[in-house]
Amino acid sequence: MRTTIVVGLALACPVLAAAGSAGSAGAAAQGSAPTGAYSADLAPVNHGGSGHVELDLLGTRLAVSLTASGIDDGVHVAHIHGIRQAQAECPALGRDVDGNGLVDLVEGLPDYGPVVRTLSNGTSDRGTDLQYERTFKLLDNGDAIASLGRLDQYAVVVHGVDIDGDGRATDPDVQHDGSDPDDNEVSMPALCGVISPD
Ligand SMILES: [Ca+2]
Ligand SMILES: [Ca+2]
Ligand SMILES: [Ca+2]
Ligand SMILES: [Ca+2]
Ligand SMILES: [Cu+2]
Repeated sequence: MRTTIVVGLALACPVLAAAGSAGSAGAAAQGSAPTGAYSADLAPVNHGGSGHVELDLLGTRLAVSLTASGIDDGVHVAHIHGIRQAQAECPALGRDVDGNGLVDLVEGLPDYGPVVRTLSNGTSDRGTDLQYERTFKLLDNGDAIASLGRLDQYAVVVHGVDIDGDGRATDPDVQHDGSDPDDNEVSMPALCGVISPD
């Protein structure tokens, strides 16, 4: 019975949230759509490589320029990951909870969170180097880009790792044991970068 004492403390916090909106009347002419230039440096999660992403948020549109190099040959799906109003991070090797030497898609979820916007073009982004510029108007769930809010709550993840060393990151089930994440070359995170304002 002693453990129930702390439950009431969380209820006091909403008072603080209301104070932030009073001072913004001078910016009202610009509306509420977020704008700004952001970028992310991509570092390896599994195997090697590096990359860089420029993101220009223009209210209802998001222009993305992505480059990557030194990654395993194969399919490279890329996403913006995160949960709005939560700071997304990139996983370290300590997230390899099953000890197979790879931080797989699910093992990294506590850091980068779920997919909010796919940046890749189907499965046509292939090779050891990537370079593309694309503009987006909607999130993967159909919501407007503006609902992302500030982009520094998110991370960019580039997937695709050649687990079995056959020269291609294309096999979603290397071990032929079903659709689990630990041996999925397509969903395996290759690079990750936290988005920050320029
Ligand atoms: Ca693992
Ligand atoms: Ca392979
Ligand atoms: Ca499998
Ligand atoms: Ca497996
Ligand atoms: Cu992803």
